[in-house]
Amino acid sequence: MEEQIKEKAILVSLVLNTNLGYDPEESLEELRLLAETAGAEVVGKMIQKRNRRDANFYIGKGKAEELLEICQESNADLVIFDDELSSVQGKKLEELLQVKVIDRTELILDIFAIHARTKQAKLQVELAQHQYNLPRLKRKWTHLERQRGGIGVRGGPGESQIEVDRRLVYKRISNIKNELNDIEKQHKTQRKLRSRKFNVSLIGYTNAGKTTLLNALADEKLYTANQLFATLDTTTRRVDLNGNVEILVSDTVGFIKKLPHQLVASFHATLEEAILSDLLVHVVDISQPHFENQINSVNNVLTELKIRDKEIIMVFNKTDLLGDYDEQINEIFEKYPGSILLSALNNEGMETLTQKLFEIATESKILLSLKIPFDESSILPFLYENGDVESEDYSEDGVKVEVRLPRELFYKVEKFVD
Ligand SMILES: Nc1nc2c(ncn2[C@@H]2O[C@H](COP(=O)(O)OP(=O)(O)OP(=O)(O)O)[C@@H](O)[C@H]2O)c(=O)[nH]1
Ligand SMILES: [Mg+2]
Repeated sequence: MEEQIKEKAILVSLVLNTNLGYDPEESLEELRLLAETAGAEVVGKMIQKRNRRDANFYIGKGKAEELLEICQESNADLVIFDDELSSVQGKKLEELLQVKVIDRTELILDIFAIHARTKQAKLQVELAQHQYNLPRLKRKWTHLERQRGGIGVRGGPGESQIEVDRRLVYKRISNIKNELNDIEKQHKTQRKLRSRKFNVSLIGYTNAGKTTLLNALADEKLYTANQLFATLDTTTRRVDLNGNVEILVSDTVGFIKKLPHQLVASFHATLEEAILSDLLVHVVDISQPHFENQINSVNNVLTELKIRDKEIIMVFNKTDLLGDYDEQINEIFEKYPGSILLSALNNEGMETLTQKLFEIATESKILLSLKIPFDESSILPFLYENGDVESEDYSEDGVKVEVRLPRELFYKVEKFVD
């Protein structure tokens, strides 16, 4: 394979004085991982403290000039800001620094674009990109004009050109939405077929080990990587618990601090799996020093998706990487009662999880509407004994029964489903 030339990047973070209790180093470290995942080489970083954002140069003109020197010294191709820039800030900074300037949101969108495999994921990313770019079309256009040496563009390239671009983008957005709707319809049908089984979704911060855990549960190899956003699609696998209960476990896209809201919106259909599942397993990488910040970020996305009231099991993964294991365990059990510690990679502690899933899945009941012909009414005592019968209606051709039944008994009455 040809050796790829990596873009040299400088990372910049602005710390507002009002934002105490926030660790800029940690945030920049994550930005470094994101930049490397996108294929860049990080050659420098800068942290600036200020009372507020500068409307033109974001970090302030003086600091931006300092940044110019650093860029020149290190031969950087690219500067990445840890927060979303306005179109004015992006434009001013690019003019001053004479290199490409992007923000955290663009970087995350870029990684999603590289990692998207299925048609659905590709369309979802494209949609989010258009929605991010729309208010910034002007910046891109004038920049382009300048590169072409457009003398006298000071009055702008002509509003009409921007309007044409905008109309094309709106049209594309509407086409993408239609295509996504069609894909979603197919998925709904598949989901309906699966809905009789207990559905579990693995959620968590990116790189927490969700896919590794699904592989361990399902004894199957899906792609895992020490990378951010390795998984963008929902994959569902059958998992056999204790040899007699079958549940469905779905792995899905990871979350991150400041996950661009355009992405949350456009990935709503993919995340629907989690929204509609019976149980969430929140996977946490306990080897991260600030794993609690990651938990909070995940909870924020759950709130955005309006799924905070679902039953959640906390799973603390990567225990093999812990040093002072005993001490941490006690702290965690105290703070997160009922949580599970395990190593998905080494298969340690997995039985505790499967046992817990088994208990919850077998206790769970589904509400069924059954139509039982009179000559099969001998099933009725079985329903009263094993489930909660909510209503019983006699008609000419049989009995209509609404009953909550343990899932694993579903197969006994499947043929009566109305
Ligand atoms: N040491 C150790 N590493 C683990 C464990 N579980 C997962 N990993 C590693 O953590 C990295 C991320 O694992 P993935 O399973 O891809 O994580 P993910 O949550 O699916 O990540 P995304 O799909 O990117 O959101 C990989 O390098 C795994 O090998 C574990 O229990 N112990
Ligand atoms: Mg994954």
